Amino acid sequence: MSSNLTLSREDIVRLCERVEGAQTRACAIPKLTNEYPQMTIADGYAVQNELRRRFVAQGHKQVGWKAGLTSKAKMQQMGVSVPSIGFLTDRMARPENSAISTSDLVHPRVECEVAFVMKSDLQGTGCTAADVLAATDYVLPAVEIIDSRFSGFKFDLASVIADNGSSARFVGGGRARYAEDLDLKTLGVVMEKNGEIVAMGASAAVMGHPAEAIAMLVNILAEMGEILPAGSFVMSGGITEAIAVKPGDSIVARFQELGSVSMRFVE
Ligand code: OOG
Ligand code: MG
Repeated sequence: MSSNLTLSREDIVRLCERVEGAQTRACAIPKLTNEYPQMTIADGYAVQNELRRRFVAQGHKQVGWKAGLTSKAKMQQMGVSVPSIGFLTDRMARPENSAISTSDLVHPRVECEVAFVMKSDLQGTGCTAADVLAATDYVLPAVEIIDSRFSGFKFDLASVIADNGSSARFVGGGRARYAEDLDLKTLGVVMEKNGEIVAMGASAAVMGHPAEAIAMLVNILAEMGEILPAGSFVMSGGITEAIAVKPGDSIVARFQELGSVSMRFVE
């Protein structure tokens, strides 16, 4: 990853401070490539890693990782054709059925994802979906609340990676199941907003099988010199396009075999 760095250390810190400010103040900023058009994917991860380092130094606990832009629906919606990863912390987690505040978010959207909890460490490169399944303790349904800090929810790959893949909040819930008891390829999911169906899909939409997305994530981590530790909570990416939410909205994501995950949004 470091081979394609174009940003200086000063620029990485400067962009990280800009992203961190937008995240903590919930204000939109122009995408970073407006000022740094040459920014690469490696530059994006350098900014994201600096953000992760700062959050951890401030006492946030990393609980896992997320894969993003892993389905066609998501890629088409965002106009980006390469998957990415981001980190998840304890501060982003929200309880199932809870009221989630939107006053500290810019323009939140929700998406249904299959989440994995790992029972053993995984190390790339060359990690496969079979390796992922062998290292998985259980899977559970999740809803990710993404919130791009970029104006109009518009970005390119380098910018969104620097913004930690739009990570904002997440809710795990439903029924935890052993992966071997399910056909993870064909799980159906229906997203309801205020009682109406707004999106539906099947888990195969995520790279053919959600475990493929986790393998991809492990291989990206390897390029950054990191492993996926046992105990990690890992989201495999939105199955359908993301749906905008505002105060007053209630969301139910119904997953075949895995139960449902609900939440509502407040001011
Ligand atoms: C980037 C984050 C993508 C997913 O599940 O595909 C993501 C975005 O769409 O803002 O979390
Ligand atoms: Mg997501």
